[in-house]
Amino acid sequence: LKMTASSLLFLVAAACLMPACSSEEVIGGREVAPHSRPFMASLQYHGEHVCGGVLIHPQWVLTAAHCHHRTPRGQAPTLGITAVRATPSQGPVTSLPSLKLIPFSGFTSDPESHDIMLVKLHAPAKLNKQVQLLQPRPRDDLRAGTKCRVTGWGATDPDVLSPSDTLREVTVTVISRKLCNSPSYYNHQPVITKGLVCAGDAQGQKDSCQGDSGGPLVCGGAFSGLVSGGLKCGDAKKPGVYTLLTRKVQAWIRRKLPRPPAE
Ligand code: 4AZ
Repeated sequence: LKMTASSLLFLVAAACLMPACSSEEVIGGREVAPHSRPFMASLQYHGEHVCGGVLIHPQWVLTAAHCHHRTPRGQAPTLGITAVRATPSQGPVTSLPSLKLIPFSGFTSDPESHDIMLVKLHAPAKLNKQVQLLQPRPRDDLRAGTKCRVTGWGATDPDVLSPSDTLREVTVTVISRKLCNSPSYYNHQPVITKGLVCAGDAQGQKDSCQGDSGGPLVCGGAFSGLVSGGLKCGDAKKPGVYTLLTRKVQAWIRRKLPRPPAE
């Protein structure tokens, strides 16, 4: 019996050395191929990953407004623009200091405001194969049942909450606003307004988590939302909450950027 148990363990370990193996963590997901998400930015303070972000213009990163609040006051983050960090020692493709942070006008804890922030980089990022833009595609709503991908360096274990060394992605399903606001889900705390959307899975095994905030929600190939947060991670009744990149948000971005992003 002892023998069997250890051989079994060995087999599992061997299987997990294969590139396709993704362990069944509570939050699910899989590692993405190196440089396959060249628009991903990592907001870092003192070299530590705090939030995700998306390069939408050579000199601008879109992220969540609350990412600024979580960090010591008065510090400007460094943006590591990267595809994949295979190991912690492998740094980002390019690392740029930020010049200014522009949270969505009037961003507060008011549920009607938008958890969106623009970060202007000190200098434009050099675009190449490993560093590319992802343009938001305005969408005023997402139907329940829509499948979306969320990408980030966020925690893979809701009990550990430390960022992942590797960039990961998980497919989540949009949940209706009515269900998400219902008593057994968020019970209007917070209120899931028109500018927000809930997404998760029925088993609570696929979710974004701490450190994924500010990262992209891509639905049917369209960059449609940003990770805003949610209570806990990997709980079916407390799904991830995402800010929709509505036309209103898009108009705000256009007003702040030097020129409208190229189509
Ligand atoms: C966070 O703190 C966070 N389960 C992101 C996503 C979720 C919860 C928390 C959703 O960045």
